[in-house]
Amino acid sequence: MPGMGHVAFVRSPHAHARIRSIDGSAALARPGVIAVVTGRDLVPHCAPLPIATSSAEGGGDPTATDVGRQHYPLSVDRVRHVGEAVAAVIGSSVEAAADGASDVVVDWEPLPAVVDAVAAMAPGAPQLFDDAPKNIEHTQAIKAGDPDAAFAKAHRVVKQRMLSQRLSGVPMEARAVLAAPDFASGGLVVWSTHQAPHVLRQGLSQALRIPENQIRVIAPEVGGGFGVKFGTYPEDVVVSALARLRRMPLRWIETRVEHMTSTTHGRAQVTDMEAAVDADGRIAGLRMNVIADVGAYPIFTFIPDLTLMMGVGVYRVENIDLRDTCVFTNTTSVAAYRGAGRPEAAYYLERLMDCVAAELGRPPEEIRRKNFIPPESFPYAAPTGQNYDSGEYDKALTRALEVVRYDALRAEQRQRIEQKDRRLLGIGMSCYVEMCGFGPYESALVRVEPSGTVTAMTGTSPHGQGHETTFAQIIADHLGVDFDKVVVRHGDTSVSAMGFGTGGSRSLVVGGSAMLRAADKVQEKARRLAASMLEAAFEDVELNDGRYQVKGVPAKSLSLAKIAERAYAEGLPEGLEPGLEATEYFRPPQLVYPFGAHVAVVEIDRETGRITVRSYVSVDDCGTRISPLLVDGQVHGGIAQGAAQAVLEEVVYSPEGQLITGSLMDYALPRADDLPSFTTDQTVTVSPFNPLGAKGIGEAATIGSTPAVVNAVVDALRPFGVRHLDMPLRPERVWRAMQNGAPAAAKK
Ligand code: MCN
Repeated sequence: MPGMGHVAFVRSPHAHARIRSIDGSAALARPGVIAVVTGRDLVPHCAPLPIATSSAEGGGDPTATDVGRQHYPLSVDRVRHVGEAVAAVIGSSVEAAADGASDVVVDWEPLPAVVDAVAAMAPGAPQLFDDAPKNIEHTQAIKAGDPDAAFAKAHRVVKQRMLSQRLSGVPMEARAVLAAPDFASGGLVVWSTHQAPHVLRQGLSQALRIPENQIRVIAPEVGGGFGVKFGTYPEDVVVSALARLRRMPLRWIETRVEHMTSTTHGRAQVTDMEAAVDADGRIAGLRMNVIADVGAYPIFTFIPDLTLMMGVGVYRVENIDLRDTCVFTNTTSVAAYRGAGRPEAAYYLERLMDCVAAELGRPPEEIRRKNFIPPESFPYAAPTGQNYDSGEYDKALTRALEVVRYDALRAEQRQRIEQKDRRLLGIGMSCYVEMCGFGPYESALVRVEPSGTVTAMTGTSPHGQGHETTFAQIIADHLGVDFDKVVVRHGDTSVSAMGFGTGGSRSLVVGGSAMLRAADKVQEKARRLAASMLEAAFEDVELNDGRYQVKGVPAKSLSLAKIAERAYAEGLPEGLEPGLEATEYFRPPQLVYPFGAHVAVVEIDRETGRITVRSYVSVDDCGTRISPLLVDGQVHGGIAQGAAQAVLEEVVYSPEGQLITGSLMDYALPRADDLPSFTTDQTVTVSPFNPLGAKGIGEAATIGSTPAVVNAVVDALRPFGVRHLDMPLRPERVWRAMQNGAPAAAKK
């Protein structure tokens, strides 16, 4: 923008430290540096960050704040993780701002840090907040039936501790924000890479104490999000506050290193699982104890609670004792990342099912089938409090095993072991169910213009999911207009009605249902207009093959364009309002529960421990599919992301809290040659709880794939006595497991 300045942040090099003083004089002496602003300078101009305790990801109230543990967008007095921003430098160029930031001298008083959640709870551990003894942020428990009795009676108790390691979001493009004074409203226009523009507007309004109608947030192009572009980030608030104070447009674009240290991370749980198993392989009781590292600040810390809510997965287990403990550590905050709480649950359960099968010496598919919630039980009131809408779990597993040619693979596996082949074969399966389609509601506006073109506006905010396509399809079907004549607009708070953005695989189920209702309302009005134009009764006009016609009289019909022309013309009959548009909100009566079965086939090189995913079959059930190609795309991306957690990705901190994986040279993202071509298949079990019969698909394959790949690797290593390995399954870890556990028969 003309006259735009650039912002760079001064960030903490310490995991835990007090700020004694900040000296910006050297920076200010540098040509091109316009201002140096510290946390203290900003205090009079903004409230502490609104810390949302829930959001569209969790279905709660996104405006709820936890006033106990606030922090300012530029930290004052103390920092709690490496990368925390303490000052901002405004420069006339990106370079001047960056150089200026490096000139700012902060007098730090380093404090002892703790980076491990278990260690953080131990006596004597450094404390992050005075009101959080033992660094515990919150605990949660779900108990049903009589788990203690089930464990006392069990034929066998199968236990396993597992890790769902910390991950970084790493969207294709990092975060960015540009804020400019809006001289029309006296407020601000803020362009931000955000998954939920209205939610950001609310956050900025609270933080800057500006009325909502003076903030316009625009976020049509996001560059990918994967859940990490949701909350109100410090940088959004600082850049907006400074643009207002300095009365100039200001921009900040996150570097990749900043992304790794300052954008929220995901997962970061360690969990003990225990199953009370009878002689037949039926699971009578389940215990789950999750310790969740929430990092330095409480952002969406309800996510580990979602892990408990999905704690029984696709299985009928009546007696459960599920707990979580959320713990602060001196690390980047952990919040939403694709799947958010549900992949963790599916991973623990599906690994545990394989452990049960191994201990009982039974095939993993048999143990799963014995425990599935049967199709006739739906809607199923799970002991976790979830009301599963519909499901046919065995059907998905049977289909996946058929498509992958399971029996032939098992024969090949045996043969390779007998022949002491250098490449071991592993086959892993996973069956998942997830909760999605979070409310509270979503908005949609459908407007037919006088020429018959259609503009739709949604409160969802796609950033790679393709709502522009799906929603246009829904409108084309329900209005009788060509797909090409529909434009779907989103990502601008001044354009669309209140919305909750895109996350938690909610957009089609909630936003698409709102769109369908708005289209139906417009269709009804179009039929009313057509009735008056064709001199027929309203009840006799139907939409047939794209034309509004009198029933049984195809010659008496009108196109939507003709009707629209009339809707905006003078002289409408009494009782008909001009215009042809409708705004609708859809409030989902409850969540939906997509499910599926995935099978991964891996080869492991005995000499190096290197894993190759040879083939992959997914059978995902998201109810009615509106755009099969987009669904496939979501499944492909999901499998890639879930498989990458299994074998590649991990955020690593040193014991002092320094980020070891601070760039893409250290953080192992999957590349094309790490993945096979996926075979995607489906079953279709509609949901009764929305007019489309749809369930979400945006996260499903991320949930199904991680356990499938890990199960496949452990399956291949079974001859070496391996029962479990923690992710990521790096070649070294796999190689060591073979060296340590190899029984003579399995050695070359
Ligand atoms: N769809 C369909 N039929 C169904 C279900 C979905 O045609 N039965 C279509 C939808 O219309 C939409 C897409 O599939 O075009 C995904 O829809 P949905 O399951 O409603 O999920 P959302 O659109 O709400 O996407 C959110 C989900 C999440 S939570 C993350 S994280 C994520 C993901 O989507 N981040 C992504 N997929 C991503 N894809 C890309 N490219 N980039 C990201 O950052």
